[in-house]
Amino acid sequence: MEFPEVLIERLKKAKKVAILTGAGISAESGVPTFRGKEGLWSKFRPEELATVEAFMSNPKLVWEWYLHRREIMSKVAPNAGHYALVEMEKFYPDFTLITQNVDGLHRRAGSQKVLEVHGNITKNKCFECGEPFEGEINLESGGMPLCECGGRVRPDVVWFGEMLPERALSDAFDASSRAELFFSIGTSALVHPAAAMPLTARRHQAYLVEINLEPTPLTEYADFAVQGKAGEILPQLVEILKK
Ligand code: BJW
Ligand code: ZN
Repeated sequence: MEFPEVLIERLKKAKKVAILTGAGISAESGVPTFRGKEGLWSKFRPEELATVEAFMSNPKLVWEWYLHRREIMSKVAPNAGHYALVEMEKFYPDFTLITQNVDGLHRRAGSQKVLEVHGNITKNKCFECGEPFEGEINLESGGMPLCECGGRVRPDVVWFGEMLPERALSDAFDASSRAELFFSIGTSALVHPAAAMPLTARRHQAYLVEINLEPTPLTEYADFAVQGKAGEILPQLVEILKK
């Protein structure tokens, strides 16, 4: 892969780097993306399942989707893309990895500074009072899980129409604003406010790189857009850093 000289120079000289990842970086680990065409659940759009309305009208369907995904995520491992970002972190004094993924694979790979702006699928909380729920979830034997307050238990993730965790969100925008180099990796760049982060970086003069299998609404704003697999491109960038 040929990278532009400007990118190589930024890669080597930058002190402040921010990364935004989406489902595409975990695809090579075997985690299905949201807007892909394969799989049992692909007939549902995330806008039909990942919402408060869906949970209120059909909590069983929403729970089944999450339990199915939890099962997949418990069996997968980080891939070369996740590990390359662990390596990259070591080269920069100011490095922030912002992820929309709830699979926890960046932390499992060893990334230190990770902002999970859409939550984490392994955790549960009460739909009413927001308290964490530590118990088992078993729809067959236990029915719909309930909190001590009587409220329904839900996965601790961010659904459409909900606010993102305040601290993670403001840290993510701060990191985007000060970055000299920003990577948008494996995200369709459709879901806000995360989709605004690369553009915020760009507005503050960051060099913006996109890594994705296909073009996205962000592509035309990128200084450099690579069409390819994150797990193949990212290790090549790490090689450049090591030279
Ligand atoms: C590869 C690859 C490989 C594959 N290598 N690449 C401003 C404008 C317009 C709308 C809004 C706006 N502000 C807010 C909204 C509303 C809404 C929104 O954005 N709607 C849009 C769809 C239009 N946003 C919200 O509601 C957000 N909340 C909010 O803004 O609060 C303020 C507010 C409150 C009340 C009212 C109004 C505003 C919350 C959004 C929460 C999103 N939640 C989900 C579910 C999380 C939990 C879970 O996992 O179940 O987050 S939805 C789903 O989409 C998930 C993802 O994180 C997110 C993004 O998807 P992602 O990661 O990009 O995946 P894909 O599948 O779309 O793309 C994968 C990409 O990878 C593809 O491009 C492939 O090509 C690529 N790829 N293999 C490289 N190997
Ligand atoms: Zn409760």
